[in-house]
This record gives sequence, C-alpha cells and structure tokens, in this order.
Amino acid sequence: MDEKIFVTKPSLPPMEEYMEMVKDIWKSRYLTNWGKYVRQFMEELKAYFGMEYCMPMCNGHMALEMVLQAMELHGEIITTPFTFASTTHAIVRSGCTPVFCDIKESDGTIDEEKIEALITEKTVAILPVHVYGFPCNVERIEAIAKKHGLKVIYDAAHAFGMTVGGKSIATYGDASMFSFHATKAFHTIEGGCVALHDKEEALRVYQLSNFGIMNEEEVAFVGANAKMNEFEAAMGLCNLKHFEEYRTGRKEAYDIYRTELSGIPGVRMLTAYREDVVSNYAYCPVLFDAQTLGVTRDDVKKHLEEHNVFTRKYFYPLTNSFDCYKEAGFQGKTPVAERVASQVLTLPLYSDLAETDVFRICELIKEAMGIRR
Ligand code: T4K
Repeated sequence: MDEKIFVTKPSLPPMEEYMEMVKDIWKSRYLTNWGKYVRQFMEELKAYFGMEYCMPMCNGHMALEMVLQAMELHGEIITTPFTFASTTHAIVRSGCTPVFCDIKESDGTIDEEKIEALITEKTVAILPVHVYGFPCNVERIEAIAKKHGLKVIYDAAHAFGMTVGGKSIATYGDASMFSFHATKAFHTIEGGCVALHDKEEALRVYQLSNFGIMNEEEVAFVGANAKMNEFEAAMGLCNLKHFEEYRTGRKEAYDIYRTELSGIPGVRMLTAYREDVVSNYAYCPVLFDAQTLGVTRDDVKKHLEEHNVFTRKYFYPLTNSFDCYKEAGFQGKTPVAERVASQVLTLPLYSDLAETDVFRICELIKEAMGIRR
C-alpha cells in the first residue's frame, strides 16, 4: 500500500455541520457542565435507545465506573478477560473483585453456560461484554441473573446502534455502557454513556459524575468528574445524523472480507449467535489457526505491516494475565479465551475504507499464508 492503513479511522461529519455548532458554543461561552448540547444529546440518545435514562459521560471507562459505583456493588462480579483493559479495571477500581468466566469460541462473548458454576454468596453482578458488537446471550443471562438476584451491567462499548430481537441492545440488562471514543463506529471524539432503567441509579450516576455534589453547600458522595463537554456532544449530535451512512460503509467493507476470507481452512470470522441482530460492523476480528495454516497470526500481522497495513490483536493479552493482576489471585479458568486471544487479529475496518484496499488486504493475507491467487 502506498499509504498507511490503520485498524480504524474515525468517521467525521461534514465540517460545516460541526462548525455551525462550534460557533454557537463559542458565542455562548458555555463549554461544559451539562450545557445545552449535552442535554440535547442526552434527549436524542434516550429516543434512539428507547430508554428512559441515559447519561452522556466523558468516556466509556468512566461511564462504567460511575454505574458500578451508583449501584453500590460490593463483592464479586462475573465477567470475561477477553476485553479491553477498561472492563476489568473498572471493576477493580470500583472496589469489586472480578471472577473470570470463559468465552464462547463462536463469537467471543461470555459462555452463559459457565456462569452459574462461578456464582458464590459473594457474587453481586454479571458484567458481560458485547465484544466487537456480537451480542451476548441476553435472554439466558437475564434468566440466570433473575434466579440468583444479580445485577447485569453490559459493557456495550462496541455495540452502539445495534438491535437484538428487534429491540435496541441498550434495553437489555440493568444498565449498558457505550463508548463513544474516536475509534468506535459512533463517536463523540472522547465520550461514552450509561443507559439504564432505574431512576435512582440514573440520578446517582449523574451525581457521582459531578463529584457527588448535591448543591452549592452539600457533597453527599465520593464522586469523580466524568462529565461530557459541549464540543463532544456537538460531535455526537452531528454523527448521529450520519450514523446509517457510516454503518453502510462499514458493512460494505466487512462483506468483502467475509467473501474473500471464507472457505480457507484455518481462517475463521466470528459470527453472532442469532440471526435477528442488526450489527454495527464495529470490528473485523479474524482467527488464524497456526496448526492448520502453518503460519501464525503474528506472521500474518507482520506481513501486513511490511505492506503498510496495521492490524491489532484486540484482545490479546487477556486482562487476567496483565502484570498488574498477576498477584491478585482472581478466580476463573479461561482456556477458550486464551486460545481465541492467541489467534485473533482485527483487520482494518472503517466507513470510508476503499473497496480496492479491502481486496488488497485480503490478497496480502493470502500471500502471508502462502495461498496463490
Ligand atoms: N470496554 C471495551 C470493551 C473497550 O473496547 C473500551 C475501549 C472501553 C471499555 C473503554 O471505552 P473508552 O473509555 O475508551 O471510551 C482503542 C481505544 O482508545 C479504546 O476506546 C478502545 N476500547 C480500544 C479497543 O481501542 P488503542 O490504544 O488501541 O487506540 P489507538 O490510539 O492505538 O488507536 C487505534 C488506531 O486507530 C490507531 O492506530 C490509528 C487510529 N486512530 C486512532 C485515534 C485515537 C485514528 O485514526 N484517529 C484517532 O483519533 O485503544
């Protein structure tokens, strides 16, 4: 490739649309602390998700910390290590203990059939990840949570704009955290939100995200600063208008990958567990099985890099093997996650990735595996 191609590139609205709002922000000199664009963005998100409560935040990670703290959870939280550092860190930083459940080889989400064996008297919640935008088995997880009286908080960082069974993915569980980071299918530069059902918890998320301040003279909680600012909300409002174009662009690239990489023994694209899912094509994870192929995932990555294509190993290493958790003694064996993490490569995917580039990347992958066209 003549130009470098990275794993992603942010989608941007027409500059004039954003600048109109920026001019307005400039004039108002109201830059943050729940200004008019953050409030408008919140209303539009609520309508988009079909949720009564939705709190825009400064990023997905803080959104997750805020909701865990708002729920006043103290104890063990069942989650998976096949995720970004944020998920596990949010649990630990909120004073809870992660218990690691294995994932399903088919889509990388939590293996719902292995959850119950991990429940103890200390378990307070399940925190599954809709990894890459593949939905967890939401109905089964809800049934388990109900049976054992547990909260369900989804890490939906990758899942904006998705529907499952005809319903917004945000409606499942007690709460969902979305990331609006620049690298996501939908973004606000930096940003995120919590969508939730409970009024008291929503209020607490709001209070915690502003230092626990109740009024000019009263601070009731040990909060943080997790507020979104006006420039981010304006970007979100613009991007919301264009999200379907972004989705279509991503789908076109994704479909080429799917066709070009299908039928190669040892190469597998992950797939959603059910058909009634509207995807957002957030990531393009592909597994390369070294035993079958005779070349490793890392060989493929290196070959692509030699040709200016920069993929990522999302999510290797697993969070339960991070140095900072080596001595922690967190419970849970995750052999499937280990295998998937050792094979996965996320390929470049963004809304304006040229078709010719996708075909060329597929050729390079085949070249790396010694397949001649
Ligand atoms: N839960 C899950 C499951 C997550 O995946 C994440 C975040 C979170 C929670 C937490 O949400 P946030 O607090 O971040 O909202 C990136 C993102 O920073 C992170 O948001 C994301 N997951 C993670 C999977 O990927 P890096 O360190 O890999 O990003 P970086 O800077 O290396 O960017 C990747 C590529 O994207 C670059 O090679 C070039 C391109 N890029 C990046 C940026 C920032 C651009 O073209 N423009 C840009 O502005 O973490």
